[in-house]
Amino acid sequence: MPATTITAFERSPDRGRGLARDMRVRWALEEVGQPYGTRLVSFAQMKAPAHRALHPFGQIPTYEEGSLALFETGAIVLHIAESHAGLLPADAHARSRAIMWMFAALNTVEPPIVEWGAAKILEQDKPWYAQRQPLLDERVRTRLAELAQRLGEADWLDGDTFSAGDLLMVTVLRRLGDASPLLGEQPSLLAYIARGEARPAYQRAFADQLAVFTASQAPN
Ligand code: GTB
Repeated sequence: MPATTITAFERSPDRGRGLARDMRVRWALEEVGQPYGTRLVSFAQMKAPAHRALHPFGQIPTYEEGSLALFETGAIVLHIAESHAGLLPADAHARSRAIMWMFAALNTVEPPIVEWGAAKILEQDKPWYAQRQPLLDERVRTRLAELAQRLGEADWLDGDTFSAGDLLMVTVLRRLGDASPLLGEQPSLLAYIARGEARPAYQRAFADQLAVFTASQAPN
């Protein structure tokens, strides 16, 4: 049995597209070569006391390793990156910059993307949606343009070396979806996402979460 267990949706609403946040934890564990087990939880189980003991907000993913239990993907990915080689550079300044990009992905780029996605799902039928949507588009568009400007011609956010900052940023950008017109305006970000998705560790993580969806579709 692997020493590490994460939780993920028993039935992910993304239907295997790897958009739920267990994907970033799976990818991080694959990058550093750590085996893990997955405990699948239903929506009811997520809100029950046993799961809330691990995750006060009743969400996935969680991370258990021996006596350590964590929630929040930023904290989980940082823990994995600090415990194993492969996701944070050895040089102290480069390491701090990689952590800076982790925070930038989660605190500066993810919020407008999540807001944009939530409005699309929850507010389409509301009278204010048509007025609000261009505003939400513009907030995302601005962040993407700023990010593309900084990335420039580089492969990764800090130059040549992939880090936990890139791992989180790629997963955050993927939330916009494959055919997002907003991402389409920034070809360098599309290429950046594709570089992340081409990594063997990403592919293993993606296949594992897809297998959960495929199994959930199988007739009993
Ligand atoms: N800040 C926390 C973290 O980074 O760990 C956020 C965790 C979180 O939002 N978890 C979501 C959850 O458990 C799943 S990932 N939601 C259930 C709830 O809150 O009751 C978010 C997500 C869900 C679905 C899709 N999708 O279908 O495309 C994408 C992302």
